[in-house]
Amino acid sequence: MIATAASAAQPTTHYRICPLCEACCGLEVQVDSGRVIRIKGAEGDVFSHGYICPKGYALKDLHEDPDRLRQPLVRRNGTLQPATWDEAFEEIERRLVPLVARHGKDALALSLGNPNVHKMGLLLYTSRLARAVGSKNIFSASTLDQMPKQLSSGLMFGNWFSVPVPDIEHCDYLLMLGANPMASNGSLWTVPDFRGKAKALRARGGQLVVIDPRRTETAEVADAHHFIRPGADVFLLAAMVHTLFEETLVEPGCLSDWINGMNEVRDAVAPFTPAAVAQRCGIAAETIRALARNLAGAKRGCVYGRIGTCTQTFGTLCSWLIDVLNVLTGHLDSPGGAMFPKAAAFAANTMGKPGVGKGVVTGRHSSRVSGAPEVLGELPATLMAEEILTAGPGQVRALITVASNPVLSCPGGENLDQAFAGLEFMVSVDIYLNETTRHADVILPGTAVLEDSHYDVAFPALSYRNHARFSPAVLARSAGAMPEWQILLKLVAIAQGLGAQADVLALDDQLVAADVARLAGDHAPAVLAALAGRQGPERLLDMALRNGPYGDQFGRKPEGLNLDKVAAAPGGVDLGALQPRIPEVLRTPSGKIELAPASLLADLSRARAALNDPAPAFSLIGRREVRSNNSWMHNLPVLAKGPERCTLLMHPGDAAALGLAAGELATVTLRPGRQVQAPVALSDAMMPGVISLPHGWGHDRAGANLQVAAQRPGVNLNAVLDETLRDPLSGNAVLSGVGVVVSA
Ligand SMILES: Nc1nc2c(c(=O)[nH]1)N[C@H]1C(S)=C(S)[C@@H](COP(=O)(O)OP(=O)(O)OC[C@H]3O[C@@H](n4cnc5c(=O)[nH]c(N)nc54)[C@H](O)[C@@H]3O)O[C@H]1N2
Ligand SMILES: Nc1nc2c(c(=O)[nH]1)N[C@H]1C(S)=C(S)[C@@H](COP(=O)(O)OP(=O)(O)OC[C@H]3O[C@@H](n4cnc5c(=O)[nH]c(N)nc54)[C@H](O)[C@@H]3O)O[C@H]1N2
Ligand code: SF4
Ligand SMILES: [Mo]
Repeated sequence: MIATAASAAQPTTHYRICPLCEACCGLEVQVDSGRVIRIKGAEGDVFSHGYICPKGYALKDLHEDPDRLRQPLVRRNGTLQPATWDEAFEEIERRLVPLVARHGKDALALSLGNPNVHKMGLLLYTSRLARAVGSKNIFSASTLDQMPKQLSSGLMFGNWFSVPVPDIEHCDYLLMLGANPMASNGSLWTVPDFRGKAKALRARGGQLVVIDPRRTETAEVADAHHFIRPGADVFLLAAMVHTLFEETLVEPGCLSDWINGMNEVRDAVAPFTPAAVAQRCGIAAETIRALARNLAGAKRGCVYGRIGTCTQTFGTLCSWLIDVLNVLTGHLDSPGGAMFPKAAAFAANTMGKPGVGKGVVTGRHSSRVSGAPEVLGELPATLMAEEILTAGPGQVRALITVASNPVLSCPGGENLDQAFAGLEFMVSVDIYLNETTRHADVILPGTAVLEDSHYDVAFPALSYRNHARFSPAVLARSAGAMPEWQILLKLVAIAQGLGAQADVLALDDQLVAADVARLAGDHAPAVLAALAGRQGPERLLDMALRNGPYGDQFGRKPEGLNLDKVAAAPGGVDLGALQPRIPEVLRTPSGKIELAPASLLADLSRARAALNDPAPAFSLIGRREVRSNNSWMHNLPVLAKGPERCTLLMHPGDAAALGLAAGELATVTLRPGRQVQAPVALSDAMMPGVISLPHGWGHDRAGANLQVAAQRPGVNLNAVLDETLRDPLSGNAVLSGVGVVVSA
């Protein structure tokens, strides 16, 4: 029986999309007397078909975690104490308003973390908060992650969110760099059950090829794996492009009419011959040529790169060259290739005039201390500490974090720890008292996942197949809980000078009325009437679905989608396999794919200059494991059990040369004073000269309250990584391939 709200009388089964990672699996949650008794994959889900990973089960532990915050905390006499919502918001108004009045808007920064993207109440309202705050100091996990791909997509296709994804169900040659979907369950590519889909690809005669400095879990299920020296992907990719031109393998097919800049690309990659890059990559020239030939020869092929290709100093170049390869081989926008999903709601590349647009720009302002350009309205997360610690006009003195734990997730974590401790005022919207939020003066507890309704705002635009799925709240809202969108609107009200007592429901009405007036013009009254009866994110969702490419257009297309229809479909609505979208998807001023954006061509000379850089003693890379997720799931017993996960993985030969045995502590040093110690684990899956430590650990700080995580705290990788290293174009942090020294 599928029910909409838990009844006390008998067990009920509820459909819920898992918000823990980008795979967005549909789950069935069984509830008895208000308690979760069982979680399993929803067989009837049109998109995930019953798949679940170990984290999905952890939603029960998350809900029941005694350490999860359920009441606001306000710092009084130096300690965080339980408070009412009114007290908490009044404290924020009392402290924040005069501070901003005195020091200006830029004195208040925002730090937005990963879970924002997984909750519609957060994602749809943090943009409102950012606008109300009006500060240029907006930081987010995007510059620790995918900003290079967004920038390259923006420059090539005209929209920050036009990121093509592999059409894996029809692909027969998938070349994957810097991604490990067997552990991560996919990223910038929503693809539940990657294992099953890779198996099907191979069963129909297709090939999966993995390029990674570690022979990963994904490499284990692939046809071929090649080690690459960390950070060398730009050279490999440029040499593959070079090979396509040299061997006259360029065949963009029906894309030919929609490309600008082909000759410029050919000339720009001329110096990157396979022979010239082979040593830098650690891949033989003949192998590089074969990779290019195989891609060109595949009927339905695709290159896909993910975080390993973004979090390096040439992140934007790598992200660009991946799609250059897809374009030149005719695999972009072609079935089985790299395709643009068409999301039912919220996708910027389904709005406005099809086929042409304004494109993207960066650098509309820059950071105060380092002068780094703004990208997508944000400044690099790695600059947050210096903006707080450097005195002078425009210094950041106050901070609001929303679902963000930069002390563990951002390079220079120790500096951030120190910087946060010195802030004049800090607010955190979060579910834990953790390494970051322990510095807050007010903590506003986020909504329990199972007490929230859900629709994925971001991920349908990155999905292997088009779909629309909605989950109502599984459990009734706990007494004293406040939905996150209302928390954020209270902060909007305070920032706008409306005060802590402002009526957030009225404010929501006003903001929506303004949105509708902008979008619908003369039709605004009718649109608002059609949305009556809804509020908050669900109203925005209904509007987006109805306005969207499959929508009912507020009655003009009665067969189209609206929220009622999506909500009534158990397991969601399947909208079919990905379809070609060029030229309609393009939003460049030229109406073409810009294959050779000037800023990227210019950056290639930086790559050329780095071609012969010597290898460091050791290159440090990261690692993800299925039972972990960034920094915040280590407190859930079902995931925390099992072997120690925060280990320094290295090749047995490297360990022997240093006199290190498995289990012994190794010291990893970036520079004097910047080091961590971690127990060594040995594996010949590591490329010699490369070591790997997962991020998100280091749960040993006084004042945090993560009782399970604290039992095996691990160490903070980002305490050693270098906050001064970034991709200059996107501002993205360098998290991979950082040169370090290892000692016993
Ligand atoms: N060295 C290294 N560093 C990395 C990475 C790496 O690969 N290597 N990866 C980077 C990447 S890709 C990312 S995305 C970032 C992630 O880093 P962050 O964006 O900091 O995200 P998390 O570490 O997941 O921390 C999430 C925070 O949100 C809180 N939270 C969890 N659920 C909720 C909720 O429902 N509501 C609210 N309000 N709060 C909630 C948690 O308590 C925690 O404080 O880390 C980056 N850091
Ligand atoms: N279990 C689990 N799942 C997660 C997360 C998690 O923490 N745990 N985090 C989520 C988040 S926020 C994100 S962004 C996604 C990320 O999803 P993925 O991109 O799939 O992330 P990783 O598993 O870190 O895979 C990155 C791979 O890049 C490799 N690599 C490192 N440096 C280089 C390099 O220079 N070149 C090449 N070619 N490869 C390199 C690493 O060895 C690693 O195998 O995962 C999401 N899913
Ligand atoms: S793969 Fe696991 S964590 Fe990710 S959405 Fe599916 S069940 Fe949730
Ligand atoms: Mo991420």
